[in-house]
Amino acid sequence: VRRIFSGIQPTGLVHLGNYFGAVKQWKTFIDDDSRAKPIFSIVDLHAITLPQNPAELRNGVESMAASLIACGIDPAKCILFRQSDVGEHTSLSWVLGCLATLPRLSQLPQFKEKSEKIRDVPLGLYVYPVLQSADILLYKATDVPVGEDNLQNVYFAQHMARVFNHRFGTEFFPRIKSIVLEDGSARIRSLRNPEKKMSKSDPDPKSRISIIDSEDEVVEKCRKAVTDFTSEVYYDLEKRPGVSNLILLHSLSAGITVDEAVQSAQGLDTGKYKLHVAEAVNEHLKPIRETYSALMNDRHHLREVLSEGAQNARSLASETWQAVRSIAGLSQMA
Ligand code: AQP
Repeated sequence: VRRIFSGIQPTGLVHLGNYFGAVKQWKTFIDDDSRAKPIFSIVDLHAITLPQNPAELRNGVESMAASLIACGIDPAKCILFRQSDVGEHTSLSWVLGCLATLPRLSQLPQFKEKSEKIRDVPLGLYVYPVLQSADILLYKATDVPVGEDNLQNVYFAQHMARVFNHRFGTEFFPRIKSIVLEDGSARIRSLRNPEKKMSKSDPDPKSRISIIDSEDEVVEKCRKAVTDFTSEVYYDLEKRPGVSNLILLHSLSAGITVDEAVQSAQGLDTGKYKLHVAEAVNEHLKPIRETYSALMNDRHHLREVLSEGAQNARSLASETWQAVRSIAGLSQMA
């Protein structure tokens, strides 16, 4: 059976990059019965690779669960859980860490980018991709939908599956396939610096639109989005990344093609077009905002959802972990 696994860090609110690049795609798998139940994890162990305030982290997990459900990730149709609730993630991560090599890990671009900004680099940041491999392999996942920034980590997980199988002469872990959208949504850009991806960790909140930003905030952020000195609206991702990012957000929000979005901008300069984009984004986010606030007012329900998700994840994870122990000689002969 094919199985989807993906994760998201509870380090801030879901932004349009996460939403169009990952979460909206997750929703399509939820309604597809041809695979096993998809598994989506709120990866708090990944979040602590950089310092987090414990109360904010705890709240962030519940807020992320509410956001995902509001985006259509129905917990009845998938396994939605907090990573740290399932101890096997760290257990498997250790075994894989013993098979991973330093040179291979140090090549990964995310580590390079993040560690450049820190003086005392935590070991956890270095082994982040090992933990992500464990997340995927623990459920013997075959399909991993991610944004472009995360693709190298999925390749690394593919590599870890091969190394494990080869070392122990087994076909235990299946082949992993990444799923990356080809329509541009795999890399939504920052509104303040279109050379960079939109990101939760960008210190400038105007660089991203969160799915629960108010209507006024969306208008303000679109108005302030960095474009260029050409007033005409047309799509050219390479030469005009700022305007093209706005066209993309418009087309994704309104459910129209990029060409249709450009057509609708005829006669508008980029300044006026920004308001048009804000309108489409607001329209799209309206029901999500409403569901999110209703869910956040019922924490008891959110906790129950997470605890049920953890139970379901644990039963799959422990089966894999027991098998890995046996394969690697970490348990008595069965
Ligand atoms: N800009 C983006 N466009 C498309 N997809 C994106 N993703 C992230 N940014 C974009 C995808 O969203 C999923 C969750 O990723 P994450 O939790 O790591 O989100 P983030 O915004 O990337 O968070 P941070 O805090 O800024 O983390 P780093 O710096 O690690 O990326 C993933 O599938 C991701 O690809």
